[in-house]
Amino acid sequence: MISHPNPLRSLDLFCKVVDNYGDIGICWRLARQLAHEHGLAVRLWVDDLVSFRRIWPTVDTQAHAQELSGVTVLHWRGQDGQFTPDDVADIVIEFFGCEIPPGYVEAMAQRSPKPVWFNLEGLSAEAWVEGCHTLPSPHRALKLTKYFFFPGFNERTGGLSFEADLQARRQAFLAANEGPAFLARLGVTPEEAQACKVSLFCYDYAPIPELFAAWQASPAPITCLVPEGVGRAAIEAFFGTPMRAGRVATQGALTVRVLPFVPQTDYDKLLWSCDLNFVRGEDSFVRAQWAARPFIWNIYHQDKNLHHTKLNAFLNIYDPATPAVADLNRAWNGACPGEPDWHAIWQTLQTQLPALNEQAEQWVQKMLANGDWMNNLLSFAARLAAEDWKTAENGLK
Ligand code: TRH
Repeated sequence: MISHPNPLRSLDLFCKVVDNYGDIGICWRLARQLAHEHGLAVRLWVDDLVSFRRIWPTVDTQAHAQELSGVTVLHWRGQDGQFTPDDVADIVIEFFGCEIPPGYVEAMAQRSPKPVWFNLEGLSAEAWVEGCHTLPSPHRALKLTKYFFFPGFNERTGGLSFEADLQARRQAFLAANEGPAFLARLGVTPEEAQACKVSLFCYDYAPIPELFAAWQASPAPITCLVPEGVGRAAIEAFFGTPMRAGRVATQGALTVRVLPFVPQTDYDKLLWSCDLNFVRGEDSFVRAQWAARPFIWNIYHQDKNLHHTKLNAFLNIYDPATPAVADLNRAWNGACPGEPDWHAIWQTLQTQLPALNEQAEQWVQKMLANGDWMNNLLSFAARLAAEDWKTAENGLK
């Protein structure tokens, strides 16, 4: 006798922090959204609370379990064999193929009804993603199937993740002209705020000296806002002085101000407040798109320069990518065929910035039309659960 169809009310999301803040950054965003917008009982299992606290300062790094923003956060460390079917949620998500505890997987197989199981994958504009999105992967030994669910840039993928009220919040922030007060709270002076404002979030291997040299010689002043710790060695070498949060240094047209690392929700406001954003990895890359401002992407390094293929795939589909945008993206990632002319690229791009805003807004509309990644995932999960229910029912007849 089958008790009831899987009602999909609870969700376990497993996150292993490989490095940096993208893994927990994405998972934390998704966990909050799944709890707030879909009313699910969400548990986020994360193995690194210290990285988590950098983007969400109220995290207690000593707590085994804590409630944060409507999500139960569990410190995931060695609970490998301690699970019963009752411990398993209706939906189980592993992020970026992190191996979830073997004992939990066994409990999943014993549970009735079975949970819907997903592996969330990384974002890429490459064509192969469309062929792999929603592919099933049967467990080698247990009666369980996991589904791959890819984010992406068209309707043949899961779409990008966005909160239902994100664009309304951004519009309200802009309409009330909250940018200057927000930047002032971070220490930005009115004079700095009047210049062309650029946020800079990148990897240490980005060619910061070359970019700064072009900015220093820029015809118009530039204020570069950089979170503490980002590119520190290169920035300190450029200015010849220590650069901690609150420090400012100027050379020629370029002023660099080091900001504190802000909570994740404030990072959006920083993106909305700048004329151009340099972003990296995956989560800030997506948020920069939703900010509807021009941006330059520092892509995470992969062996054999595979990240260049990924970068070019994105530039091929990204409508606001004028030749200057594409050139600076390639130069920033060491993906130019020859030695880039930083000064020429920057001067062309700077004149295009106001016009690029409009194209960036159109890109937002295009991406919104694909639907939200988690909304799409939950619709797919509901279909799978209903099919399972039908199969089980037929088996009883
Ligand atoms: O930190 P990242 O380099 O993370 C990367 C990528 O996700 C990459 O794909 C992954 O494979 C690798 O980690 C392991 O960049 P990302 O993805 O932009 O994540 C940064 C997070 O930090 C994002 O959620 C925004 C947040 N953030 C803040 O909350 N405050 C800040 O001041 C800044 C600069 C960022």
